[in-house]
This record gives sequence, structure tokens and C-alpha cells, in this order.
Amino acid sequence: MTTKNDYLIQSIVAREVLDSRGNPTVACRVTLKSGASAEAKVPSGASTGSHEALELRDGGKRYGGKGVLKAVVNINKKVAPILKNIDVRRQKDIDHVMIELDGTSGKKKLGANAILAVSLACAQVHAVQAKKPLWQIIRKIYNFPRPAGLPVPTMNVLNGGAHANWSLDVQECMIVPLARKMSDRVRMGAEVFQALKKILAEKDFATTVGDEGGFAPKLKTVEAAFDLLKEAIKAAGYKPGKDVALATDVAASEFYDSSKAVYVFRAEGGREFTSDKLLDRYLAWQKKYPLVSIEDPFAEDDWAAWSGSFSRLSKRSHIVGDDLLVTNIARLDKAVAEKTCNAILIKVNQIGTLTEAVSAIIMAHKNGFATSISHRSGETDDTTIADLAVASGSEYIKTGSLSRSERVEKYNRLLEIEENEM
Ligand code: 2PG
Ligand code: MG
Repeated sequence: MTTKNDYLIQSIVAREVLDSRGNPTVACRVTLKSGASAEAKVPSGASTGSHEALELRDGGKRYGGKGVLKAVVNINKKVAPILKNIDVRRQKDIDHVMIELDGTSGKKKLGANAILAVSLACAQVHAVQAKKPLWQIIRKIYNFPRPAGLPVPTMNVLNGGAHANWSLDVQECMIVPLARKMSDRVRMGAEVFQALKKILAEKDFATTVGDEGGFAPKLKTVEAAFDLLKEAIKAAGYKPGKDVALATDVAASEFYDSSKAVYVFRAEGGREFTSDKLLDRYLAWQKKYPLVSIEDPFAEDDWAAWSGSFSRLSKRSHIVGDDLLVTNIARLDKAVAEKTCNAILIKVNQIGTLTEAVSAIIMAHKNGFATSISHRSGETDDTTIADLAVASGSEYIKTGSLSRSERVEKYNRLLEIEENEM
């Protein structure tokens, strides 16, 4: 028999573990009075937006400065004593207590990585104790205005930019299987991925993978990447645009030269584009390729370029703000007011608590934005984002390619939800 006391937090213990790039990250185990226990692990980005909440790193020599022992100590010594004996079902209060304890706008004192680890572990152990799937518990905590549903995956099968040593200027070229069932979407994605591998091998390109499990061939232009994807879709027996669409994360902040106000395509020999010229190039892409979404087409503070191009760009694609919005409702508010985009990427570690990430999702949906729940390029086996995508009825999930287990585990979790829990 469960009693009320079963849900009280008995202990919170953090430790330092590795992410998929071999860099340290924070893991946190929350144990309840009942003995139920769960451990969350936080992800970490490479092309981080400068407006993201702080990822606290130790500095110094250890792990090249990337250790997270300060964040671990912050959890064990500062957060754990305060949250002990609180009912873990009070997720919103728990998150607010940590936000207040930190007291800064960017979670600079405790670190967003510390706070997020606790936040996610609380939701996870709540689900364990309730013997319910995590996505159902997330729905129970937050009043989502729309029903739960399985997201359309945007699968990053060609990695570039900071994730693949600039083999390509845009960071991500994704395939988007449009089947009705999740199991078909995953299968089609995997089939195209394998077809792509074969084509790359035949053309004598490298078939090694980048940080998100996509291939990283050295291509001359971005268009060559999209052409390869179309070829792979056809080779797998599908129609580009009808069965499998495309998407891209330009991650333009990474190659914006603000001193000259130009975007520099270094893999294309340093070609420079003003935002107007870049818009022309995007419009040409939209004509030629079935792009359902374009993420971060302009730099994170180039608001004028975003709002100046939105009405034309949004005719054919979702325009997704990632570095621009950093899962932050203040920036989302500005984006709504200035009509800069119509979709938001949601990354839990950009903001640092589950509660704030959910606020951004709900506000986005209220304003007619699509939401894409996203991994980071540095990941772990933690699959919370799959549950969050389903719980919130988000349009998309972005969780990398069809290889590397830290990516594939999210797809496997979605398969499990579809098969056993919906
Ligand atoms: C992005 C992400 C995830 P990173 O830009 O959307 O693909 O990359 O985690 O390196 O910021
Ligand atoms: Mg991005």
C-alpha cells in the first residue's frame, strides 16, 4: 500500500559522469522514503546560444576545465538539504525553490546543469513511485492545453558545423519521415540512413559519423548535402516531400561575423552572405527541396534579419528559433511581438528546470508556434525528452541520427510509448 509519506524526498545525491563526447556532466539520483529511486543525467551543447542559462564548469586543469564538481557540490550541499522531506509531486514548487535559491537570471550561482539534474530526477522518481510512464506524470503536473501525441522526428543524418569540424557550413541536414505511426517513422528514417551510407561509400566519401550520429562527408556546398538526402530517400524507395521531407538547422550564429554583418560559409571557401543574400539562398532551397523547417537561419541577435525575412520564409517552412529563443519565455515573447519565427526549439538545459521548459512550450502553443523538443549534441542515455515531447503533444522531436545509442535510445523510448503506453 502506498502512503503519503512514500512520496517524500529521502535523499538527493549528485555525481560527475561522462556525456557522449567524453566530457563531464551532472547525474543526480533522487530517492524517496518508499525506497523508489531514479537518476537523471543532463545533456550539454556545443553550439550553445550566448543567452542560455549557465552550464557551470570547474575550470582549471582537470578535464580541460570542463569538470562539474562544483555543480555536484551545489546539489549535494545546497539543494539536497532544502528539498529533503518535500513531496516530490510538488514539482513546480521544487523548481521554484531552486530558482529562488540560485537567485540569478541565468542560474549562475548553482548552475543550470545542477538545477536541471534535480528537476528531471524528481519527475522521474515521481513516475517510478506512481508506477506510471513519465509522460503521463508530466501531463499530470502541468496543465497542457493540448492532448498528448507522438512527435514527428527530425533526424539529423548529415552533421556539419561545430558538430563535425565544419565538413559542411550548416550544422544539421535532417530527414523527416511523415508516416502516421511512430514505428514507421523510425523504420523509414533508419532505411534512408542505411541507403545514405551506401551512397556515400559508393561515392568514396567517409562514412564515419559526427557528434549526433549523422554522417559527416566533406561536401562542397549545402545544396550537395540536400541532393544526397533526396537521392537516399529515393534509393530507400520513398518520395522526397511526400513520404520523407527535409529540415535543416543552419545554426547561423556559429558563422556570423558581426563586425562585418555577414555570414561566412567557410566550407565553401569563405563565401560571404549579407542577410538579404542569405534569405535569397534560403528561398531557393525552399523551391528545390521539401524543407519542413529551417532552424536558426540568422544569428541569435540579428533580430532585424529574422523579422525582415519571416513573412517570406514562413510560407513554406516552420522557422525555428533555437539560439534566438533559448527556451526562454522573455525572448519568446519578443519573438511573438516582432514576428520573427513560428516555431521554438525546446532544450531543457537551456533554461534549467522542467517547469520553465514547459512554460515555454505552453506559451509557444498558445501563440500558434510549433514546438520541437530537442536533445543536445552532447547527450547521455537519459530519455526524458521523448516523454516530454509526447506529454506536451509537440509537433516535432529533434534527437539526432539513427546511430549512436544516446540518440537511438530516444527513438526506442518513443517506440515503447507507442507500443505499450498509448
Ligand atoms: C542545436 C543543438 C542540437 P548543440 O543547435 O540545435 O542539435 O546543438 O547541442 O550543440 O547546441
Ligand atoms: Mg540549433
